[in-house]
Amino acid sequence: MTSTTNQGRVTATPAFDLSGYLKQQQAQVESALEQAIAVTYPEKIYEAMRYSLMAGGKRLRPILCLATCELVGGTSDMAMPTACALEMIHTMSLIHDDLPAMDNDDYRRGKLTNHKVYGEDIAILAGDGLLAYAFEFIAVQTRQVPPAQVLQVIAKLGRAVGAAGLVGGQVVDLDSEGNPDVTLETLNFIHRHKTGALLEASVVCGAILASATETDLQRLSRYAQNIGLAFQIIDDVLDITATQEELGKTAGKDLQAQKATYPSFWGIEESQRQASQLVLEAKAEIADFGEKAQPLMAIAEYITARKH
Ligand code: GRG
Repeated sequence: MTSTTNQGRVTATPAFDLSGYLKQQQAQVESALEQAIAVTYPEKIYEAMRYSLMAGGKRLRPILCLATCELVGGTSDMAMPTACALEMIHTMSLIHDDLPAMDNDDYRRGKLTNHKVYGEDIAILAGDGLLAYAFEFIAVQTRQVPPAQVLQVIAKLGRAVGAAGLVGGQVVDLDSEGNPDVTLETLNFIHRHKTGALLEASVVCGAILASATETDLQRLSRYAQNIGLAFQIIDDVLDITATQEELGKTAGKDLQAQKATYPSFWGIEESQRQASQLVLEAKAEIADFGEKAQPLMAIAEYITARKH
């Protein structure tokens, strides 16, 4: 990799060690999540919440939040409560998505799904518990950030998970199942909301916590929207090409459920090309940040290179 100094000289910069970076950030997030929820009476619900929250996963949303906060000049301490809350919300959406009333899945993150272990009633409540606690956690645990920014983060996240975000995307997804006439526009709507909204909020909330300018918020938001769509395109490709062991969940579910997917419109190769194009556009949005943007640049590339 090369970069240009302000004297116009082109100098070599050491390649960014994404794998080391992800490992280090994942360890920090795991430790913060581990401490976030204590098991107390009634133990059953806290155990169910912790079962899915601590079941692994890439921790992509918290890592994006921490990386963006640091890019804009904040610290990981400022962003960690929001990073944990993002993972709580993501996890609750997976618990509810796996329920028999929705995707009816038996495996997630390489383990039995929440309702398979605790029953449907407790799984619904574990999701509800995680969702409510996520917002409490941001409000109570955030330090060194002005209250106006904390409020902005809470509002942004509320919008991302509600009917204008994840919930709305899921409703259109459920409605579209088995419908052979789903358009590409509808598919984009589903994924911009179901997957894209929380990824975008992860990036933008990290930037809000560090008091980013409006211009920076906008380009980071566009970066995140592009990687969000690329992420989902690759998710659809992996559903066809990866094994259950690689995915940690049932493979081939989309075909089985007769779901419209990007490969069903474009085929696998064109889907991969479209995802790569979105990643290029995402990287262009943050190029002006220079070397500081290395983690976000490398995460964008990882989105298309990942195997699970
Ligand atoms: C949010 C109130 C509320 C309700 C939930 C069920 C539902 C509404 C929405 C579905 C959201 C959903 C399951 C979207 C799919 C997102 C996605 C691509 C998940 C896989 O993410 P990864 O690969 O998973 O980051 P890991 O396990 O690595 O975290």
